[in-house]
Amino acid sequence: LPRQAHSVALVGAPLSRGQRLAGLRRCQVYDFGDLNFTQVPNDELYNNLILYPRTVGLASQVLADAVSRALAAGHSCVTIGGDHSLALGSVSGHARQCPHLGVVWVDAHADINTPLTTQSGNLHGQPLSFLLRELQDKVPQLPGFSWLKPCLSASDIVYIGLRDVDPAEYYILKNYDIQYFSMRDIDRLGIQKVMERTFEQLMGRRQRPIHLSFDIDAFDPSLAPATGTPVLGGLTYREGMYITEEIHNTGMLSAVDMVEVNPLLGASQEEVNATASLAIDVIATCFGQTREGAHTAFDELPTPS
Ligand code: Z70
Ligand code: MN
Ligand code: MN
Ligand code: MN
Repeated sequence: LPRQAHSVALVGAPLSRGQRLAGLRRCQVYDFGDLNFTQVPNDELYNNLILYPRTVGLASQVLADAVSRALAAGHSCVTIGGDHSLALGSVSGHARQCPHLGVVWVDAHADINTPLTTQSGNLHGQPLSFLLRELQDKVPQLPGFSWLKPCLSASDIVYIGLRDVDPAEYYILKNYDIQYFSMRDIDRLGIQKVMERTFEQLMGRRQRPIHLSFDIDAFDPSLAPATGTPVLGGLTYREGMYITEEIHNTGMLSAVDMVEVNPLLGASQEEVNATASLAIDVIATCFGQTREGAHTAFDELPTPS
């Protein structure tokens, strides 16, 4: 059974065409390993609305191959975005190696509009509609997307942090019985119960590899200002760390996306740095950094002579 490996592959995925603002790149972790995404020439709007379908489709296909290869080599895989449309690729590539994966989607947004319900035309608001088997009769074939096969069922997804859900997205969550914990649910239940119920949903019957898709805008904008769609009333730092500590503690984390960190959107260098180091804490905690310090080895207290 694939599970959290003891090595981590980092894939830089500087995809920014799933939304309309320039500047989404990976956060500063390594200066190598970015995939080479190309802008497809003459990438016309689909349906007079949807931006860059061929560019996003091709980049996601390239990313799917990279994630699949990293996992096949025995690593856990961290994809550093980039906007959230890249989950089309990372989840697809993960599912190629782990067909029974479960997804924890931490986000202010549900990102499950179909190409026919989107109001923005941005593909980063739509990736889950392409990935969900139950929705396929509602999703048209987009240019650049013919490689993509839906690999998730509605019961394979749990959302945490929702607070800006479009009407059609709410309809989908309710009608397809998708488990979600909105910010209101976190207020009511507390983050501990939310995580218990998350794992009950995903792993109640059997252990399975976890894909954590973490949109930095899940955090409150006071903590993560450098992002394209900040929404008031988000996760606290402590809630974010608790989520990732618990995911680490399952021992089943297999792939992580860190998306929507946009250095061009901070009002100052301090805001950019704060957002980036928050993203780094999320990733580090996923792989065992603890607030209690137990991740650093210390064997013996010095004795006075
Ligand atoms: C809206 C849409 C979205 C992120 C914005 C917003 C989606 N529901 N996702 N920012 N990360 O455009 O479909
Ligand atoms: Mn998102
Ligand atoms: Mn979001
Ligand atoms: Mn470990």
